[in-house]
Amino acid sequence: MRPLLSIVGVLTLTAPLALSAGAATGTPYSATAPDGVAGQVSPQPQELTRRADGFPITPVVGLVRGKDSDADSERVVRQVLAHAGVKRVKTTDGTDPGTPTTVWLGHSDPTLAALRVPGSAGLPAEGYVLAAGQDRGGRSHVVLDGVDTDGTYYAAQTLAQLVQPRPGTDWMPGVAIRDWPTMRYRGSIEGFYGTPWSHADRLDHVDYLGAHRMNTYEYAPKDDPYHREKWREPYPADKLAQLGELVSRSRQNKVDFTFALSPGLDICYTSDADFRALIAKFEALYGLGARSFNVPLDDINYNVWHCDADRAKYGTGGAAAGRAQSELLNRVQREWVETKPGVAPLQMVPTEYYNVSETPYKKALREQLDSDVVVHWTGVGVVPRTITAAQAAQAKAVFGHDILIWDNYPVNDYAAGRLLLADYSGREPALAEHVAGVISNPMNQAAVSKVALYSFAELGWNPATYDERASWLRALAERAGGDRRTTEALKVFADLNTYDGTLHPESAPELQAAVDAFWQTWRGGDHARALAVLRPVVNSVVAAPATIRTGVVDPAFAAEAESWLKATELRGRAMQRGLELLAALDRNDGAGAWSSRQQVGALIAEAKAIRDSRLPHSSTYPRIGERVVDALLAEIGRVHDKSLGVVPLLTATTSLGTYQDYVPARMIDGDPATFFWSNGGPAPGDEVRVDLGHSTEIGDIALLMGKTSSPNDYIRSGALEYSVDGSQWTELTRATTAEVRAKAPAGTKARYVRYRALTDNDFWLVVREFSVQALGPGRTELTVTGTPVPATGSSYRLAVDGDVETAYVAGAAPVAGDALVAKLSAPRALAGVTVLQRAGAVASAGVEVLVRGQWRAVGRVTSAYATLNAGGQQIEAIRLVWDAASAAPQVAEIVPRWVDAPR
Ligand code: LOG
Repeated sequence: MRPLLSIVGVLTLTAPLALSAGAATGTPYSATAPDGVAGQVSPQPQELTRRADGFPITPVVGLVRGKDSDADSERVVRQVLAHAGVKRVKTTDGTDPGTPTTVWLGHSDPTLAALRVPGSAGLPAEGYVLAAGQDRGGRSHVVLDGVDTDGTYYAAQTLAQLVQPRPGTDWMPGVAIRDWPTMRYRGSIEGFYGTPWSHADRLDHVDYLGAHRMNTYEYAPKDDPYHREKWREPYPADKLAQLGELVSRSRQNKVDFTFALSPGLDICYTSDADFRALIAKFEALYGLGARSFNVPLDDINYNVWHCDADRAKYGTGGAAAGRAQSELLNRVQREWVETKPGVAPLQMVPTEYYNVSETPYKKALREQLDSDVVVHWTGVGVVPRTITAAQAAQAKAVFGHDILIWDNYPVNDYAAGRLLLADYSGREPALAEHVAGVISNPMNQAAVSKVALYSFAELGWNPATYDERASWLRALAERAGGDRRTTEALKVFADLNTYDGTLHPESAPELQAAVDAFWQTWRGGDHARALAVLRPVVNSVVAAPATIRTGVVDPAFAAEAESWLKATELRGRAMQRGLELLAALDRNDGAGAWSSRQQVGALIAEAKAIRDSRLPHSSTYPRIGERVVDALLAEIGRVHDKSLGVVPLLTATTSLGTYQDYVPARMIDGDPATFFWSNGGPAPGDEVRVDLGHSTEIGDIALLMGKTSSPNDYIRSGALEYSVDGSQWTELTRATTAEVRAKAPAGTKARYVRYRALTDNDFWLVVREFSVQALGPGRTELTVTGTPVPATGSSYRLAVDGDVETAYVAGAAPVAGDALVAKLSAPRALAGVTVLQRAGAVASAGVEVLVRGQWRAVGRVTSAYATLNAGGQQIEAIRLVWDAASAAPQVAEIVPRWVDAPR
């Protein structure tokens, strides 16, 4: 494990101390600090001084309750002592128990003086002093001196992280810590859509918050009906009982349970009954002990009123909405919050929570909303890549209230199928100067969210030393209980779960780098070395899930991540088979390569069939190494296709994003009624492209953009270009119309044709059809007919479609006389033919070619992979004459090898 030294920036060393955690056991220290890595203090204390006078923790320890102690800090200390092997705790309410080791809880000036450490007086709220060392008489002391009970509790949590397990007797390092939080609000808001957390998730979560010195948990799950949709309805008794338990558990962890109620979907702001319904709900939670409240008004349409009285009173527009909301909140603040003992300032989430622009709505809040109300803000954007100090200052100025950052990380409700396990990045520490706090909107998966929460704790407590990458590594180590192997496995897994399209635009950066290096070496010709270097990387992907399942300290982590762990194994194994495919090609083992290719396909199909149980992730398959794994396998497939001689069919691509399922393939499906639709306006350089699969002579080109119902969706000014290699382009023509037609000069050879935008376009792009006439030679069309007839859903064409992953699947086993016939569009000299059948359903057949109307045998196929010599005869057709009593055939591809084919 990394020594503590490396995580402590503000550090005065009084003695060299090996504070390494060693082989941490992962055994819980206490209910509140279940899985820390011994010796690592997180969040990093503001001031920490090492002392040389550490000591063993003796079997009998004294515990003295002082002014700022309470049951919660005492509970944590007792758990720490029990875990350290203490047999007896002699407890007093102030007198010195005379024990060899004594813990002074909640302040002890004389002992601090004996240790020559100043006390906590003058520290900010929640601050504490923790001193551990020996007095002149050789007695050992730990003083946990909080400036308040919260501070004492945090001192106890820090103590839990400091004690080092040692064989025989655990060790307390000598230390003097002065510590306090930089931000007032630190923690989380369960504010996502989709499956809310379970009661058990929440109890565990507030324990985690307390152990990491976070003080805020906001209850705002969008899909708890009683929070939003049915906000007026009281909680049923069982739900209320759970909330009560959660409020108590939060309190025990010094976490302010904040109850949020979202009435915005249908509230009538002028209605007294609605006001009372809101207060009644708050009152019920107050009765359970909640002392902090929030009224989120995000994700509503503030241009819509829900009663005529509102329309009549407020009028329309943002200023009207801001006034209506302010009046409601002011009433809650003045008539309720301020009249109830001990209630924290009211919080709200504005409808414009995602920017800092000056608007009538924000002006209304700034001028009319009670100045005590704390305003949530997500940064500039709902899920901003960065939040800067300057933006935070602007937010404070434009809203005119204390700002609490509702940070939409690692929330994954907008990213179905993705777990977000990357670092908590892009937050400028200096933003702490302008906001009251930062809280995390986490994932639907509570335990997996702890990776990010760990870093939220560090940013919130001590932003000055926040280091996103180092914090992330420690977070993973903590999930692994300090175990090195598990930490490494978590790093591999986290890499595959990085991409969120926002904070982390790169997918699986580590794997991507390994794959890039692999292709570079491969293309350089050293195939063996390329494979030898990538293989262990891929093997580590396959192995990571098993290590994680048994190695993480929190079984809930493994349970929540199971769909992703399973997908990791399957995709890892698919990559292993992919590398085996390449190795097989290298040793000219066509049958081996084909077998591997099919296994890749089967494993990926299995990975894509996985469905997690939580919404919205249950709607799709778990994403793992998104795009990176797929791109590696696709490229391996292309290498294989090339070696087989499979000519890929026409494909269409674009640099633009796709709207819904209006995919690029619709540009080339021969049907002008279907179309590709982009999800944004083309910028200069954006393009649509057709790939003919091989270089050939081209003729007529037609590009049909726009459609009747959106006639403006075309590239306003573009260049039509062609290329042989995809990098050197020649311009054919320029156009400004929705329909572009051109004819390539006779003899023009190309593989690619593209239309490239020259200017910015406000409108999206529709392409109904992009057709390029290929004038051969090069492409000979095969048309398949015969028997047995294809099964439902299959077709003859799939045996010659240039895609070995689809197959003609016969509807029945063949009978005598059945044959599959592939007719050529024009006679051509055939060097040989490869027949690929699916491994599970191999049929045997005689292979014949038609030469001037006569069928001639060229060999037999009896296995999944068969490659036959055809002797260069000029043929008109190929047929497979099935053996009766064969299995129902499934032909993935009939691949002709033409004598004159370009290699
Ligand atoms: C919602 C939030 C959701 C998040 C991410 C806020 C203030 N509200 O766009 O409930 O989890 O985005 O999808 C939101 O962020 N609205």
